[in-house]
Amino acid sequence: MSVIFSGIQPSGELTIGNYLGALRNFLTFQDDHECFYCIVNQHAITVPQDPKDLIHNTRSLAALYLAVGLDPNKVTLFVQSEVPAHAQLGWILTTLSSIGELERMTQYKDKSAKQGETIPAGLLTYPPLMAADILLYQTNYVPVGDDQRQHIELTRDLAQRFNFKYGEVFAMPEIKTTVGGARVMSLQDPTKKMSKSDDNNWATIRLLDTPDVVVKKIKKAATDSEGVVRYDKEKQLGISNLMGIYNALTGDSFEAIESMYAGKNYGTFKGDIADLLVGAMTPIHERYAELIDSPELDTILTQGAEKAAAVANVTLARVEEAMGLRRK
Ligand code: ATP
Ligand code: LTN
Repeated sequence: MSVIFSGIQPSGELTIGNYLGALRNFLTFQDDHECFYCIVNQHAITVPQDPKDLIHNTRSLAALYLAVGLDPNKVTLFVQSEVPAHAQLGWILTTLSSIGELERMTQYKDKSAKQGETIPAGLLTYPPLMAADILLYQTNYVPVGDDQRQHIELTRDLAQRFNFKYGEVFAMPEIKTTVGGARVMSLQDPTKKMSKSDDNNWATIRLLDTPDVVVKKIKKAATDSEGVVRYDKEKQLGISNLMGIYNALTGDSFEAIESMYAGKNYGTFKGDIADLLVGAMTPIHERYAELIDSPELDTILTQGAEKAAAVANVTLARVEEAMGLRRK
């Protein structure tokens, strides 16, 4: 069975972008792949985090993974910091990386530009830690958004470098981008992607937003003065983004959506999208409410970390042995 690994940072409350672009896609692998899904809290601390928010977001993300339908009997769900092999291999891969190649990462450039005078070193050394996450499990496929392609390329370079120098230890992972996955844009500025760490609350729909908040946010979403529901990424970015959400939720093509809403105003279209979203989110909310304060959630994460560590430690031992870091 091929191995799948993916991770999401507990850096804020998940948005419908994370759901439609990543989380929902994770479900499709659980029946016929060996899946490891990780809450990458050590990646989240590469920018400052409030400890109370971090622990809350970690738990909440775990509950959401399960609430959308991941089955803990089929997948291994765990928190990164509970499996020390990640940080251990992360350090080793940092020593195999060059500053030049890390400085070329666009996520580093974007995130460091937002940090002002002092740039946390962890933003630069983020990719070797991500490579460690993936390589510890002999991963074949990594389902992530296209924004992560460069990091997966670097992971492959590091794996190759190690295997060449010290002998074949790592499998070569491949990116698996979401098929038909929506890249959901900000509701206020549709030139930017919807992001869970966006400070403008109107820009994002959180997976846990209540129905009336969803309705208000969709009503306020940026549109244009054309007055026609049409897929046009030049002139009608806002409407095209809403059509993307509609398509992701129903599977209806853009042509079908255009003819359904011919002669109808934006208000009607927006009302329907809000209904669709609420319909998709309500069962998630119900399951989430059962899980969030339950001891079952802790048991799942504790067992997940044990299962993950058992696999990760085998790879780590082979790496340390090959490099001369183990006496026997
Ligand atoms: P942050 O704001 O902290 O950078 P983020 O919301 O951009 O976070 P990540 O934790 O970096 O999310 O990504 C988790 C997963 O969600 C990744 O696979 C990423 O490709 C996907 N993703 C994030 N935002 C979107 C979006 N707007 N549309 C589709 N997929 C997305
Ligand atoms: N860098 C990713 C999160 C991430 C990840 C991983 C994804 C950390 N480690 C390993 C897949 C596999 C992001 O910012 N979306």
